[in-house]
Amino acid sequence: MFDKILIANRGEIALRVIRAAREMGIKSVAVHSTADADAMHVRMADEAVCIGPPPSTDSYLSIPAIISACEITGAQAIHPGYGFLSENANFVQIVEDHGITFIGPTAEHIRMMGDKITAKDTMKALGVPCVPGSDGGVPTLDDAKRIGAEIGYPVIVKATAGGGGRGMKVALTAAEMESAFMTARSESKAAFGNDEVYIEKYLTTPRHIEIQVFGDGKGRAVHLGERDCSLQRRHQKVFEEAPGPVITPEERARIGKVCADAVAKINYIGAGTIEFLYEKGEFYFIEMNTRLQVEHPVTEAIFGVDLVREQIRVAEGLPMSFTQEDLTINGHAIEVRINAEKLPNFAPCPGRITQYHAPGGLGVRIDSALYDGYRIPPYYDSLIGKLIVHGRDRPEALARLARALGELIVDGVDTTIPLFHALLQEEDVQTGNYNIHWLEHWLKTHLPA
Ligand code: MV4
Repeated sequence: MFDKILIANRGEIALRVIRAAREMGIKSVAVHSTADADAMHVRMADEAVCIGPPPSTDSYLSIPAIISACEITGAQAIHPGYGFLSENANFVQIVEDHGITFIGPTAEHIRMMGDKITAKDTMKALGVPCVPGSDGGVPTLDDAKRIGAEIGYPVIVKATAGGGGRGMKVALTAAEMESAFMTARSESKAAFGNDEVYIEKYLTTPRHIEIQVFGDGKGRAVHLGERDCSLQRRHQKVFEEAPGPVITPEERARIGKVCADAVAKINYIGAGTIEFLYEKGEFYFIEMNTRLQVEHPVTEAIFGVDLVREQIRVAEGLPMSFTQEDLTINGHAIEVRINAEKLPNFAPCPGRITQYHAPGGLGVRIDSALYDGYRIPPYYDSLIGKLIVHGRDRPEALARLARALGELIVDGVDTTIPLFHALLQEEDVQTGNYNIHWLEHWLKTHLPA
């Protein structure tokens, strides 16, 4: 059993991991940049180590600094949170080479899912439904044109090394293929140092539905249903909910079992998310994320489980504390991301928090590292908190969200809070009638820049 773990992250997710560790009787080590000396994760952890100057490349992304912090403090394991080094296979390899346990998947699984063609080939072979498209990489423009004609337009050209929307170009017709292919290739080369691309049928109005999976690394795995994360802006999620408002129990059971069986088959360990586009009653695999996600609390709320506790358990070699049969959905949960950003352009808005008041009461959870007087540094992500509400059904969760947002006070910086007050007035939000384009369209018509 671990008696001390290091959290290679900051902000709300660092607190999330410290809390789980403390409940398990495990001591926590925070790491921080000089810009975060006064951060809440530093205060809340049992110990803290400064790992470098403000830029993340020199601190939260510095592998030698993090390994050294582990050795100095005697931490036996590292939890990476999300972002930063959480999906860096080389980091995992180095951690393990130092005799430290990485709380997460193996380097091999991270590498497999980081290469989007390998991920898709693997999932397809495991029986997971995928978007029709090229089998593998598309080396030349002639190949791209041939494949475009075969699968039919519109198509989307995606970077093999991409993910999260980077290095993607849509070709609505054959005439647009040359430009889409060339641009996707050069942008991929510039962003990832790899110009390999693949092609898929472009789905025009899907929802983003992701399945939470969890494996013990020994051939057992479960699913914890889906989250609908369709409300996004520039590939940044802003509002997430579970269960998905249009997914039936039969669909959930079917796609959930396909996903759980797939990750069981590859001996996946820990938390994972299998992303799908969902259109006209069909699921199409797009990517797998090999980390704990920002929006994991909505799944925790409806299933009543602690996913971080389970990550630590399986990393220790213990079994998961539940089976598929134990997992039943209770009610509905919604998360909204509170970002320090100025509307309508979502420009980052760092600065000093002059007043902070967190809402409370039944069915309300706040994951945030804010406190009165806290200075949000300008160097990192603008997420400053997550408000998660849980109700017996979706209308109750929506009413609770409106109520909790009304209690929440974050003064001193601009935030996305007013956006959520406005969204809750929308009939499409109230009924769950949205797809991946709904929010961008709404912003254009309701918050003109
Ligand atoms: C797609 C697609 C339509 N058809 N693939 C964007 C991020 C990356 N994870 C995959 N993405 C998309 N892939 C096919 N074949 C549309 C998107 C997409 C999107 C997906 C999920 C959530 C928001 C999105 C916004 C624009 C485009």
